[in-house]
Amino acid sequence: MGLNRAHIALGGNLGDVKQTFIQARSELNAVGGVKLLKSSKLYRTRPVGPAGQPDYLNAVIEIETSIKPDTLLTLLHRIEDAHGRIRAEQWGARTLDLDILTYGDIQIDGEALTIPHLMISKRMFVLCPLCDVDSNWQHPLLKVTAEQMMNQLIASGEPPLPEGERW
Ligand code: A4P
Ligand code: MG
Repeated sequence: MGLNRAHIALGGNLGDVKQTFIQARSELNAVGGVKLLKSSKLYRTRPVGPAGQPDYLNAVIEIETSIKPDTLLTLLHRIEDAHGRIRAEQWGARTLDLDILTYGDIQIDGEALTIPHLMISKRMFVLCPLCDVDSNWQHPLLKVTAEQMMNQLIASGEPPLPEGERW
């Protein structure tokens, strides 16, 4: 299906998350058919969901890939599993979560895969790093850019994230 640009969100709040992210990024880049183009900064964020979990680290990477979306998801699950991901409670604590945010201009609304990711427009911990790598990315359904979505979220009272770090 040719080469497509895609954005992958990284999240985690158990273990040495920064080290896990660095490894996951290079594991992904080492796969044939995947090339890393850009990395956002790394942000420390308050947990959304069940209370009493540690703060998260969040980031977004931009890749160029010839791997089709469902195969890419399987690959991401394999990398999550290799880093000790245990699927327990939804939105609960985890070592590594890898979500496909965007994939070219593709729209998928399936059982196992929704692209663009449903929560993009509502989550500062996704929008802020997405803006680092591609603030002009436009949502194919909503027709608004990542930057516009982030500004809407800020206007609705959501505080912006504190400055991130390079990784
Ligand atoms: N799935 C559907 N579409 C996608 C997609 N575009 N990318 C399906 C990846 N997966 C997708 O995901 C559940 C199912 O979603 C998968 O089987 C896949 O087929 P999962 O990773 O197994 O479970 P999950 O991560 O608990 O669910 P989900 O919905 O991915 O959770 P979220 O929305 O990622 O929430 N707070 C902060 N500050 N930072 C965070 O990163 N993350 C969560 C997890 C909660 N609170 C957080 C953070
Ligand atoms: Mg997930």
